[in-house]
Amino acid sequence: MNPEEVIAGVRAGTRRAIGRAISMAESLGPDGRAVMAALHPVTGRAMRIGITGSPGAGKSTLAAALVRHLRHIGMTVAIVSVDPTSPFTHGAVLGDRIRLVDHFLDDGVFIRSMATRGHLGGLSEATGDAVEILDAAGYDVVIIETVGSGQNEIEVQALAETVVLVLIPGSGDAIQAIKAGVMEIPDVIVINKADRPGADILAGEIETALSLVPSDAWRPPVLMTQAIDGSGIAEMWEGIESHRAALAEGDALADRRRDGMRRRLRALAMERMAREMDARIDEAALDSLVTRVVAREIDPSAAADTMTAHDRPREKA
Ligand SMILES: Nc1nc2c(ncn2[C@@H]2O[C@H](COP(=O)(O)OP(=O)(O)OP(=O)(O)O)[C@@H](O)[C@H]2O)c(=O)[nH]1
Ligand SMILES: [Mg+2]
Repeated sequence: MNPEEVIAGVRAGTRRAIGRAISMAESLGPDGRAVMAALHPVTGRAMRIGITGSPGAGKSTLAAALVRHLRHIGMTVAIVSVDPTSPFTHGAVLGDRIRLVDHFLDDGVFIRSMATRGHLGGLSEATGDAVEILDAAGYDVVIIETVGSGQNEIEVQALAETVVLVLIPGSGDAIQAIKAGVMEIPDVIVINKADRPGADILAGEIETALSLVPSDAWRPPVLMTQAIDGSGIAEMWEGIESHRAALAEGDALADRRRDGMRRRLRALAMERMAREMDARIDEAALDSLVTRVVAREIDPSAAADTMTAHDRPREKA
């Protein structure tokens, strides 16, 4: 498929073309750029939802349960699952796909696992591109699943209008969440694995923590789910919809999208700059500096100064 066919295919919602478009975007070449440029004008219609939380919290299971619910109420949905990639394997987690196998033949559902990471360690450029492609393809809802780490959470917030934070009982999640200040980030808080002991206590702790945050317009609802049997999923969807409705008042939705786009552009620019800088590092010079640092002739910071001296503005006398 050439870029023109891919563009037409995505706009027609053709599964094969969508998959191809995402692969083109992932390879960061001119074809991908052409596809993204042509699709951008027709994006902005999908509801973009982020699902974040610690590894194993049940994000994929929740996403699958949400897909079932959304299909039931007649909405189409796509999932971009950014894998909890180990830097050593870059492997996709097969389980994510297996649990969603019941939707394999359903044209109203599209699932894509992305194993790529950005140069700076966060979500890659391709993740944002995939979301745009799925939006252009006409899915009503696009879900972005990503493991919560400070960086990813902020990036998923740039891509999604509503971010669901998934916590589980007995994991120290609450303390972590509060310490990390992530309480400011989610729009909906879900306590999954509510079948496990401690769910009520966790909910109480979170509510208390939230009550200490000076409340502006929106306070995230704290909801209980059991993703494995689907209980609480309808309520989770209601929570997402009410957040969306709150955003729709005034200019909040447009502001949020603009703010997200601003962060995304900054991240894209930084990513490119980092790539350029990396390419500028003189490997031979680096090798000889490493030798000197290892020999204790010079310290690492001074060595880094040597490598970057020409980039720094002259200090004023
Ligand atoms: N008891 C219980 N187990 C659950 C529930 N939801 C998910 N699980 C289980 O938790 C495990 C992890 O679920 P996943 O959906 O893969 O979690 P995840 O957050 O997507 O994990 P990563 O993508 O690897 O970070 C699986 O074995 C699920 O079956 C639940 O409500 N109750
Ligand atoms: Mg998962």
